[in-house]
Amino acid sequence: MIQLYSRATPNGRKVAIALEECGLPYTVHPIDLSRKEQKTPDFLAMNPNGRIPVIVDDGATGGPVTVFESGAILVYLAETSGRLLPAHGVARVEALKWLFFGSSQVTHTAMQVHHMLRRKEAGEPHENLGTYVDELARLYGILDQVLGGREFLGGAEYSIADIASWTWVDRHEAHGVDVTPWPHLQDWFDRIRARPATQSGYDVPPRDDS
Ligand SMILES: N[C@@H](CCC(=O)N[C@@H](CS)C(=O)NCC(=O)O)C(=O)O
Repeated sequence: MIQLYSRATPNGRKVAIALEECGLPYTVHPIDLSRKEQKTPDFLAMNPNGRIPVIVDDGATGGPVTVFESGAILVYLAETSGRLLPAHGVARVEALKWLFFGSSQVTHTAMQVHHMLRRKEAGEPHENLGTYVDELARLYGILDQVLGGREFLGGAEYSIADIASWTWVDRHEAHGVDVTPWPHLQDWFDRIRARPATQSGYDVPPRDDS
């Protein structure tokens, strides 16, 4: 059984949505970030970076396996289930390429915007906020460009590459990025939002704020 230590944030949702897509059984352990549960010694023993999400697969062959970093977890779940990542060839390379783009460029640019907006809300506007919003918009333009020629980021099949970017694109309104110039991105976003696994994984674990 997979133990999921998480919160329903964009990075946490990636893993819950992938678990639902893959049909892997899991137990959820909610982590309250406001109470710094991600910085406790027990949590740091699983992820020295002190951030969610983390999984522990206590049924893995050869003993329990602990994985942190949402992108690495997505690869682990895909390989464990044989779903959401082509096994070999160009299709696998394409999916991995866009997985890394989502896990690095999109995720970390969106996280900067998120943190700068929170500082602005707290009365400490950051001089680089506009630059990061522009950069995030540029990245969404790139996603739109690739989605103009294929149904999903990795190609014809839905994959972990899509999940890695989708949960951040989901925050575009809050981040002040207007997606109306990008019809392919909007269509892709809506199709993934409608998937049953996206809906069942979205609020895992349930939270009472936004
Ligand atoms: N690169 C990491 C980022 C993880 C991350 O930043 N998680 C956030 C929630 S979305 C977190 O745990 N924040 C709490 C903190 O920084 O203490 C990943 O992709 O897993």
